[in-house]
Amino acid sequence: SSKATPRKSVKAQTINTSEASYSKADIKQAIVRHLHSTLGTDENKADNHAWWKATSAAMQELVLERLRTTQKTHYMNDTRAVHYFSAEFLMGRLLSNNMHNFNLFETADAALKELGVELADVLEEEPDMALGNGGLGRLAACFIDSLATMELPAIGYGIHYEHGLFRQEIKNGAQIERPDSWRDYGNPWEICRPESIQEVPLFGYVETKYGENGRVQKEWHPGNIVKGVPWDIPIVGYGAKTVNVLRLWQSESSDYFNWDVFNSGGYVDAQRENIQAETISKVLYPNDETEAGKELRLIQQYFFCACSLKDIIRRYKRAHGDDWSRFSEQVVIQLNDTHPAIAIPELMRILVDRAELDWDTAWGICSKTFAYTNHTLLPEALERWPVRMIEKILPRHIEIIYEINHRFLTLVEKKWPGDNVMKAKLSIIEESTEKMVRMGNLSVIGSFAVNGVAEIHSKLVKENLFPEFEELWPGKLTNVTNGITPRRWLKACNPLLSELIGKKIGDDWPSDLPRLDKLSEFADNKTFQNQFMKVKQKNKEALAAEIKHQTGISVDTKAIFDIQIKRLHEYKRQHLNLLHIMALYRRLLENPDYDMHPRVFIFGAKAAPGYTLAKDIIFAINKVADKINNDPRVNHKIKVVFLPNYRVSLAEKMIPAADVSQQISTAGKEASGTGNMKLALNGAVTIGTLDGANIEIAEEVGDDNIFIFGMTVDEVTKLSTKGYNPYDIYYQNKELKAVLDWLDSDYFTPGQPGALSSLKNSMLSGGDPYMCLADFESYSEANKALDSAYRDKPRWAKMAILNTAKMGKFTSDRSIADYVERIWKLTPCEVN
Ligand code: CR6
Repeated sequence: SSKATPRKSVKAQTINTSEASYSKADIKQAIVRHLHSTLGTDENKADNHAWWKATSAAMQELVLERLRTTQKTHYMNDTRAVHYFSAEFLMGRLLSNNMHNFNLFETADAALKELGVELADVLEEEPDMALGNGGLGRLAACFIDSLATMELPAIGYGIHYEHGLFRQEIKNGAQIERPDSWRDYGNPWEICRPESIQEVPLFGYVETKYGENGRVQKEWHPGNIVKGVPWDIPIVGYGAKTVNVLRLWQSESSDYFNWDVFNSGGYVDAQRENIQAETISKVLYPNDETEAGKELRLIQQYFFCACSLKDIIRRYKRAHGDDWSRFSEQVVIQLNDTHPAIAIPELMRILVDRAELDWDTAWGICSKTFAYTNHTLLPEALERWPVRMIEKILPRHIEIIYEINHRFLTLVEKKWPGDNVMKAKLSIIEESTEKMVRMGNLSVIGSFAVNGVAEIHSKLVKENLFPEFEELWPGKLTNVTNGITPRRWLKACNPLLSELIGKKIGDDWPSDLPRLDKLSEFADNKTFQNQFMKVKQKNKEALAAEIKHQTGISVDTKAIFDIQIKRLHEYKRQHLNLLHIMALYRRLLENPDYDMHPRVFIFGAKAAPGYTLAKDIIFAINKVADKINNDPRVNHKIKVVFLPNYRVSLAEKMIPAADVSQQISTAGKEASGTGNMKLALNGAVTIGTLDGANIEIAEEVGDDNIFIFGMTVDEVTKLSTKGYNPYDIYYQNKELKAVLDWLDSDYFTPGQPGALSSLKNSMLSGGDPYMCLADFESYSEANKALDSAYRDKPRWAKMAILNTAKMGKFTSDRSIADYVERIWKLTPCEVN
């Protein structure tokens, strides 16, 4: 059995091609067998959906075989494992990735061809598993991919939402939300594990009992018990040696409780309880960095944490019985943001109330088990729950939180005697009109490590968000810069570029991304430049076809493909992009010979349904797009495209085709960003601010290969301290004033003047909180520089190549290696 052993070198495994011994004939046979006996159809009747299911089932056979071996090996070796607790996992589609990771993509393609079926069409049948909002959820998905690839024992824990992130439709320019039902016709990857169902108590009251020798014993009498049913999604590492699992909990009513109510109350009440229990895992909250103070959300969080902890403890006890002393050696739990922070008092409850450990022993275990990742500095996203609400739903947990806080404040008193301001600031309880529990403080206090997600962000976490904690526990706060999996975000999504890279530098790069640097030698090579740009051109043609198909808009593939894809939020400043597009439009109207290379501005973004201004921005983009795209005076120079329903599978089509990557957040607001990494990896050149991981991207590619503009974090701080008045800029920049005033007219919304005014107001009377006007001029200049760089073909090709070549740092394998070294202290476990 292993201890928290010092780290062996964690290196991504090179791909084992032995699975290629699984021949085309084998695959063909397996697919047909599943068509017949799993789906009850045949080759003549099957549509693409049936082929997708049969092909997935054929792959799943291999997957499950490796899963069994992996689990057996981990069990035999009693390995220390990381448990990644996350309310979101944005997996996207799995078939293509699983094939790539088994190195069977080409073979399966050929097998299906012989059956008269196109693999590309089959892949399109798979619904995205969209159990997440944006970066935070997709990061979790990239991390579990890397963990499996690096043969690290790991489990992802989350919620089996019935409906993932809403499907977005655009009607007359406005976003409409439609339910997403990713499991409607069954999902071939998930396995239900009724043998591991857990029960979760909720509501009720706490009884205090006095035992022998004066020990106070607390007993929680829950008012309600719900069942958590686990669904496992196998996570195949690249090379398919290790297959880990993502375990997602679905809520169900517990029969026991319902019969109780049924017997004493009546049928209607029983039905109601039924619905309530099932509501817990019904929907994903569609917020991304905006607060949702919802009771149900807290219940969701507790629900999946309670299930997951019980699951972990069951597994631990199987190996160690009631000996708790090894728990934190075997188990590390990573809290993905504060959403799972309630796991901290829950583990304390189990240790103190159930295992009857004394408080100090229990806290010793607990505070060596958890580590916490912070993903934002935006105050509205730092979770706080009313004390009253926790009291009602989790009456025992509020007591435990108070006890943790009491002991913590004693420590604060020791460090800063008599300093009540300090206590008020660090306390888990915020004493406002309504008392609140600060989940951020709870997470820092209950964790042995806290990390931000990019250098600048971690620095700001230390200096601005938690400076006192840094003083109290030096070394606890650290950085792990985010990363992305190059398997999905280059190998699978960009086959043409992958092939070209393979020919040039060999095929090992997907598990050793820094190797891409070898491409740098060819950055000036004419032939390679042509090959590289030819691939880009082909990818642009494919995206142009998709745009035509989705929106009816024709775009010129010789134009610059300029892409901004991310959740819609003011801090990400899609509206700054829009102001610049409108300015270009005006320049072209004023001077038809205005010198610019044709450019297609492409957007993809969902707005949280309750975030009105974000929806107004989508509306404005679409209205401006309509006007420009239909204005023959300019539409040979500019086109604007908003692709509806942005999601992982759409990102996979857009990213390979991008010439330009828009990363234009107000400095200090974007914790890291990960789309920035994906686009650069695929040869897009960034126009961006010195924010989040953009700073590290700039360091890697060098100043000549990125267009940096706008205020730095320090300049933003200085300006807001001094007092920022957007009107100053409005009155001083004629073009900007004209563009803003344009929004008040009915030029873009005929017959509806003022339909876009909210946007203008937000940037003037609203105070322009994200300083679009302050950065406009600089943004406009950077765009001009970009435009002329693009027209210098060899220069642009070199830039694009170097962007791909210099992205090695941003593989999620490196992020995971950092977590392992700085926080998790895991050892890879070879599975044979
Ligand atoms: N919205 C950050 O804003 C970061 C991801 C993953 C975010 C983004 O900059 O790349 O997390 N934060 O670390 C939250 O979701 C709270 C995000 O996705």
